[in-house]
Amino acid sequence: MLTPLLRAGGRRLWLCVAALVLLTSMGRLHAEDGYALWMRYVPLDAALADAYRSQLGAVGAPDQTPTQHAAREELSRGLAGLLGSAPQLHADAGVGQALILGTPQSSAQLAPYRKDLESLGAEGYLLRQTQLGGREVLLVAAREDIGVLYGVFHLLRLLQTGVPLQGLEVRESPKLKLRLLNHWDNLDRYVERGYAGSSLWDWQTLPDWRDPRYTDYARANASLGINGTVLNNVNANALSLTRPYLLKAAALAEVFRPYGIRVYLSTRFSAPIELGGLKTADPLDPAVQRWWRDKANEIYALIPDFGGFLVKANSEGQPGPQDYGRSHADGANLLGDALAAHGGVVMWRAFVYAHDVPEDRTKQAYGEFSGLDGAFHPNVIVQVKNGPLDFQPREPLHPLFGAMPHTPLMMELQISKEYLGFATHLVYLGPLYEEVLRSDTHARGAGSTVARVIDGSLDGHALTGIAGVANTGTDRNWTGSHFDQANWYAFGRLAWNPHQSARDIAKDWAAMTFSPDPAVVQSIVGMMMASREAAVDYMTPLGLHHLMARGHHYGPGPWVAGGPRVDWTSVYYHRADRDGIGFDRTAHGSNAVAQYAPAVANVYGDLEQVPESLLLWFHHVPWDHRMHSGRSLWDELVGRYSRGVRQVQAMQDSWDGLKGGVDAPRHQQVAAFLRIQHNEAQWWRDASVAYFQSLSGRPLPAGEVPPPQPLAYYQSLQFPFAPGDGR
Ligand code: GCV
Repeated sequence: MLTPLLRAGGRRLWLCVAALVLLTSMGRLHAEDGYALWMRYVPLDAALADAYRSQLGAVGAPDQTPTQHAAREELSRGLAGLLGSAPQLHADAGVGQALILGTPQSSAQLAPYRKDLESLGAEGYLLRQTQLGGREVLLVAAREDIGVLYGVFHLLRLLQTGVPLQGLEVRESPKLKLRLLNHWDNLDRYVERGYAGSSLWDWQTLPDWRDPRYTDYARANASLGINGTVLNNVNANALSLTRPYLLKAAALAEVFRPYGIRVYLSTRFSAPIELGGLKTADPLDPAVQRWWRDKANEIYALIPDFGGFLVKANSEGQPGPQDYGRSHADGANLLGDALAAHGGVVMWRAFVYAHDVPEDRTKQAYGEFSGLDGAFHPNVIVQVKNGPLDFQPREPLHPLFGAMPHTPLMMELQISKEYLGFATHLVYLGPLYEEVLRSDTHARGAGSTVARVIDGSLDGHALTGIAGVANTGTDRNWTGSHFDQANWYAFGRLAWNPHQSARDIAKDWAAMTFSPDPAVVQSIVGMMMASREAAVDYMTPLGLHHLMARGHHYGPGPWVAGGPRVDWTSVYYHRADRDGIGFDRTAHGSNAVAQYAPAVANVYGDLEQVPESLLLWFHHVPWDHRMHSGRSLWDELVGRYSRGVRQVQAMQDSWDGLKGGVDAPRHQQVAAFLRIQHNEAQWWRDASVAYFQSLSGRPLPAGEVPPPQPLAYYQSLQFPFAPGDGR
């Protein structure tokens, strides 16, 4: 029998154990698993939090509409996390409040700002520290509720990154109208080129069950100003246009609506045949036109703010207007007309290459589209990939940018890293996006950048946009790796303003996602900014392209030859032999350079002027060609491959130095992924060097280590279950 003393001790012991269990489980609840993305809202340094607390005080924030509610909730969540206590929220703006959220309609105190806010447009906002009734106040004001929500996210970003609020004056409005994610998600939840688990959309339980994750997805997008999402794969299944699936899409649209996000659908051009029982999908057939009009009416009855259609037609086996001898414009206008009465848009993809055209694949989109300039109806926008081939680690700008002045063009970027090491390689895409946005088309003289083509300022278009192929999935951290969150983030920030700097965006992301400690930020940003060039070096240096393994594109495959299409092989693109390497796209070769404005064509077409980063994209060059370094092309090529591997090693060293500066769970996973990346970079380098050496027959430059395995070994590797392959 226990003595009373022992019993008392036992109780104490139990209490201790219980407290420990509670603390551990709380710790687990707050474990850094990446789910919170850049919206972690962890406590700020005490002095900083005190300073902000004294400036923010009570909050006036209306709560009449779902978007107003979302803005209040986000602010409350953010301030509670960052400053340690939830703010006092008042639905009516009144005396004594230090932070006022609203529009001139929702808050009488903001009425004097009506004109100013009008000038910021429907999605713009103003953050201003000012005097009101003799007191300092901070305004988060906009013409519409959605602007206020965007403003709240901006304010939270300032707090997360430690920006002083004194004298704050921020005026923002988006430079592009359509800022969209494109999900390549199939109805069975398989994600084409997805490396982060299954599709977020659980079609089986929709529309009744609305996973709270849908709301968090909307919050994340709204925090960046992304205002639309195409739910399904461009390789579309017509079923997504049937009533049961439209009801499911409508449920998602309801969840997203308060966050300013419209739903769009990828559309299968032959749907009138597959769903409507028609004999044709010919765009000039009146029955086909009626079918699409009826379908549009049905969709808008369920989703009143439906955004519109995204279409992949006559590309990679998809049906399209050319099946009936009609043009892309005929096809796009058919759908545009069906949506016009409802205010919807058609995003018609220019990613086309025909099966029967024995033409340099990079020339085909220009060939099919440039002659259609001006033929599209006003609610059609042509969606052009950043480069003329297919989301390679480096491509020149797409020649259609600047070549269709009478047609709105939007740009498509890939966030998901199909050709850049999937989710395991740390490759920050900000510099890739920035590079293409800043590329000068010279279409209307110097300064005709791609950013100015897509923001409409170059040719005076009001319908403008950008789309990113989403990298999200059911993985707890959303994107398959912690660092791939940065690519979603950078895409969103550049979609809002394509003139921003990738480095500045990386700084914000690193501070919000990992730690605001300047030393940590500096180290992480250093890794991020060097990472894209590292991947180019260890995969496809000096303008090489499409050298990945066949189909799934996992790992090196510069030897890939044969098969159904010559332009799905690597040998078609590198053209290496005993004498040299590279694809001649000058006037002596495919003459793809002629698709650019003369100022660009002259540079790309001239061996003396072409940037070395694109040398082998545009020129076939002998192995002895002298490079800027003074080395031969062969020596330089091998050197670049090895440099890429060393750069990954440098990233590993930087990351090791961050142990303790970054939470352990995420530190461990990133470290493990960097090990994978290092091994795979080495594999890329060794396999590529072994292969090209088998052609060039040249010795390795001094100091270069020979590949540890014979070429046949690298060629024998098979990966039947590599993720994301098209099917
Ligand atoms: C959705 C590339 C990808 C395909 C993708 C296609 C496209 O070819 O490998 O998976 O299909 O681009 O953009 O349509």
